[in-house]
Amino acid sequence: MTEKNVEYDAIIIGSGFGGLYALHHLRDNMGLNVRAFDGAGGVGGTWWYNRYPGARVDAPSSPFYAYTFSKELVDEWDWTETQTSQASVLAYLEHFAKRFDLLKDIQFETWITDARYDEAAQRGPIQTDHDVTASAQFLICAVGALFVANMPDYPGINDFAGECYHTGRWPHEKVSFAGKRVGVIGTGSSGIQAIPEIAKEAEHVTVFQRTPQYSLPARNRPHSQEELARFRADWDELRTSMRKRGGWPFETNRRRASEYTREQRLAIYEELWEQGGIHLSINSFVGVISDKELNEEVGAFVRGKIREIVKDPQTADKLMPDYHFGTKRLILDNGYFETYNRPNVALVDLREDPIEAFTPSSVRTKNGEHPIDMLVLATGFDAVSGSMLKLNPKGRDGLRLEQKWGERFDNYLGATIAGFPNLFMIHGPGAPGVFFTMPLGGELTTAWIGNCIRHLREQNLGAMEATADAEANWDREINAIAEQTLYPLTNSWYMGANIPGKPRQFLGHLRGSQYFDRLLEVA
Ligand code: NA7
Repeated sequence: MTEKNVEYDAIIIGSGFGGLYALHHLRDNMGLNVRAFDGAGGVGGTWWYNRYPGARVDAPSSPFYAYTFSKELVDEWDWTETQTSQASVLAYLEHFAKRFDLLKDIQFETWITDARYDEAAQRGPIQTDHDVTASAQFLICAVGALFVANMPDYPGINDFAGECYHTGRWPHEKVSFAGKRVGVIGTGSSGIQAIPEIAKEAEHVTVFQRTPQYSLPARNRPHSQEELARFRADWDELRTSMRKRGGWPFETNRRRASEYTREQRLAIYEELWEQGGIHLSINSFVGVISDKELNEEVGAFVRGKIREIVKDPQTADKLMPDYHFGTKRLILDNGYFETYNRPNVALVDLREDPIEAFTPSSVRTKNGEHPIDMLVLATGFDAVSGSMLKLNPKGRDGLRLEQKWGERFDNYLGATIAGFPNLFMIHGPGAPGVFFTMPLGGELTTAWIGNCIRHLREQNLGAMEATADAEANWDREINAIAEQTLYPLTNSWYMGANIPGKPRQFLGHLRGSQYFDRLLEVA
């Protein structure tokens, strides 16, 4: 397609949950002339790319990890399992795009190579890697929190001659593990979801683990029709609860640990473990994520469970997490620890036996050589800030985002950036993002962005941007919240610690409901 200098009211980058809703809202509810671009070949964003075996939503998912605004959509879509699979999420987003007739306004397989701000025109021209240029008054960056793959740079890794896949860039064709010796690096959500599936088929799996993880049993099961009917009947109430309760509709328990004996507390952990999902983390006692002693008690309980499951004591030792429970993204698994009881699975603890180099057919660690036919990199993402920096828009006076964000991801509300007029982010650094239900978070953020745009247009104003002072205050505000918890004490991607050289800064707002109240206040 060749189109030159087409003028839009708004350009949206990305067609995942955030971008699709933004397109629907700005175009259909507000009547704007909108165009969306996506480098991928279809809608879905993260869910288009992350097709590795076992990929599922790592949260209590359906029907809450979904759009909430349309009761008709809720009524017509049947979620089949409690922990939604990648294929189901993608099918749902494809349905959403068709149902709201969004596809005609999205240009796929098109990367934005340049996004600038033209001060005189108060518009943002863009260039693409296709023969298309355009401009818009507003640029909506729905570029995803988990998009830029983190590729390890071990010596010789590029010489490895076998198949090699990153979980976040998984091929669309079926990958066969049959008869193969597979090496997996990384034990975050992606690795922990993929490893049991790979082990079922592969001849041998060697897991290279840098940090042992807390993972809770997902206890995924089919949804009953009665359950779905109940959700539908109570939808308005559930939606209100989600908004009020940090993104999920569940009543969290407000028990105080001090009012129970240790035996009673352990019995409660046991019950919540059996329930599965994230109940152990959100439903045990108040303060698990801020009180070191209580946190350690829950951590020790989970470590005890890992010891019970994993038969070989030496392997179990290597799997013992030693950071504060819940301060890295909590993982829900389907038989992860059990997988280490299989004869075809081995675990290498990189902390005592680090990788030294790759050869064309093996991984060489300090203590030995591991021949492999296939390498799976479950090594995560340059999360949250990475996708904005990949876009690297230019603001006032040509200021590049990578200059502005060299040392800190300064912004206001996780949604706007001083020096970048009329640019909005959905789930930017400091927004609740992954700490809230992302689809609902996207709806609420987009509503706010839409109101900003409406206000500007009604007042006949050309542009808006945050002030540097507002950014500094905002930075203090989100950090003050994080500092009340144990999160900053752990090396996690929440802190930017997984990427060498990345500024260390807490990347999310931990109190989503309060954040969305704050957006209303700011408006
Ligand atoms: P994560 O959670 O960032 O996990 C990546 C894993 O890869 C983690 O175990 C890392 O160890 C490990 N890693 C990263 N780089 C290396 C190198 N160089 N060597 C060895 N091991 C490495 O990414 P996921 O894709 O699993 O999940 C991302 C999010 O997607 C998840 O939180 C959900 O929200 C959905 P580390 O722990 O950093 O020591």
